[in-house]
Formats: sequence, structure tokens, C-alpha cells
Amino acid sequence: MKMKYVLSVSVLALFAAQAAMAGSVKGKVTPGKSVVYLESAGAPTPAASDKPVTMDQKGLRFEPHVMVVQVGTTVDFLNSDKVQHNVFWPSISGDKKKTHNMGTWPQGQKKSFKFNDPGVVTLLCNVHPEMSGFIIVSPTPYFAETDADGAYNLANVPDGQYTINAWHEGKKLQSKKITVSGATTADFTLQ
Ligand SMILES: [Cu+2]
Repeated sequence: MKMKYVLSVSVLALFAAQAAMAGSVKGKVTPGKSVVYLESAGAPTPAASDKPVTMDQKGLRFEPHVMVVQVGTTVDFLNSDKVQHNVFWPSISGDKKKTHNMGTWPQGQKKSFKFNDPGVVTLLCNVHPEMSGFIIVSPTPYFAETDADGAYNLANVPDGQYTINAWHEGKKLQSKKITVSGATTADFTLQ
């Protein structure tokens, strides 16, 4: 009994120590409605959830227009329209070797893809050239979409070295190296 008690206390102490090392990154990205995500410079980060997320094609639009997922996430591409849609991407972050065509399918059907490469995926439909959408595949679970004013807050980020990336449709991706140690700030103005 005494051993068990001692173990419980040390486990609690360990949790307390880990909690104390968790920082946050907050700041502002101009323009608003941007995406921020962290790349870890060293320490491994928790794996993605097994739960798939849905990218819908509805009303001749990708819905949502912009989605952020952690690397290793499966995206279910659903067609909710009466017309057939296709899904393809010409590259991931400009790497044309990572091009992929999911094919074309009718209303009510979906096809799934697991994103194992981080980066920016521009979704297109070869049936409707005006359609586009974006999936930002983050290498870590530390990502956010900023609010309309550009504010974001990444909570529970373990202290350490990271690269923080900020993305907005039509703007150049910006990256900064940061050291997270408690409350950390990073602001961006995207061009
Ligand atoms: Cu389409």
C-alpha cells in the first residue's frame, strides 16, 4: 500500500512538471482569416486522431474553402451536388511529384485520402475549373485559423524550438523560427 501511495505522488509530480512546461503561442496575422501552424524542430509531437474529417463539394464550392488538418489525418471528400465532381491537386507546397487525382464521382459518394505529407494542398475540380479549395496539412497538432482580425492563440504547446508558418490564400507563406517558453508571441504581415 505504501509503495502505491509513493508511486501516485510521483506520477502527480510528473504531470505537474509537464504542465508547467506547456507554453502558448499567440499573435496577430494580417490579413485576418489566415492559418498558422507549427513545425517542431526536434521533439516528437502527438500523432493525429484516427477520426476522418470531411471536405464537402456543395453548391459548386469546396466547403469549407480552407481546412487545416494534422499530418496523418484522413480527409473524406464528399460530393453533395447533383452533378459529378472531381478532386485533384497539382502539387503539395509546389512539389509536383505529390500531385494526385482522386477521380470523379456522383452525389452522395465520398472518397478518402490520408495526408501523410505536410504542406499546402490546392484542391481543384477538373469538371468545374472555377472551383478551388485548400487543405493545409500541419506537421504538428499546433495549428489554428485566425479570427477575422487575425488573432490566434495556440495553447498547450510544449516548450521548445519550432518554426511557425503563416498562410493566407494568394499570399506568400511566411516562416519564423521561435522558441516557445511560456507565453510566446509571433506576429505576421503577409504580402
Ligand atoms: Cu466540380
